[in-house]
Amino acid sequence: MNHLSADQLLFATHNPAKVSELSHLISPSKEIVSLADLNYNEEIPETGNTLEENALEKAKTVFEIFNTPCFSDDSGLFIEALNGEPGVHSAHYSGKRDYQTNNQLVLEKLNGITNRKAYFKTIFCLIEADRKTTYFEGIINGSIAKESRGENGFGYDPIFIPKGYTKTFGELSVETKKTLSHRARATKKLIDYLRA
Ligand code: ITT
Repeated sequence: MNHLSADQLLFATHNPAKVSELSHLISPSKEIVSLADLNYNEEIPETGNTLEENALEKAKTVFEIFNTPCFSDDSGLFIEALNGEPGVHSAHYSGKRDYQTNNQLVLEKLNGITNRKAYFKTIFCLIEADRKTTYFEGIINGSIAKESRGENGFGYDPIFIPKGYTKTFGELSVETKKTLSHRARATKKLIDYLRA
């Protein structure tokens, strides 16, 4: 059932931190409606081997359920010295969907390794009313800290230092992350597309 008006756009995510990071960037051109706003709590499958495959799977699942234009985000942390891990497996890297355990595993794997280079990447998948499907990418380069620092953000934020900064995303203000992040960069591309 289509519950949304033309100036609303459904964001196919269960992660409230993602919603808050980009809602203000997209408004006022669109109002973001989340799955939580629609009281939809079912898990959405993510069975792909790439961010693109997972983003498409999430957007398609939600499009089929609500029959309304929507976009999804699949993102991950890619660490050079770990051959791109955790990458597409970022959410469950340690086997558990637990941010602290996953961060600890990354720090253990990088113990004694001087190359700390990493980047966050996000892929948005937008499905429009005519089912046209478009992808938007956002990347931010940085490095992995020696230890977990800060309480802001979510996921790997306490161990990720964006390039040009000394603080982690966990220590930087939420406002700073909102302007800098991989998700902010993909959001800008989505906004330009929606405005064109
Ligand atoms: P949805 O699938 O419901 O959108 P999710 O949290 O499961 O939410 P992903 O499938 O995209 O999100 O999983 C990516 C994981 O990568 C996420 O659980 C975090 O651990 C990490 N991650 C993604 N973006 C991040 C960010 O901006 N800061 C820190 N960690 C991030």
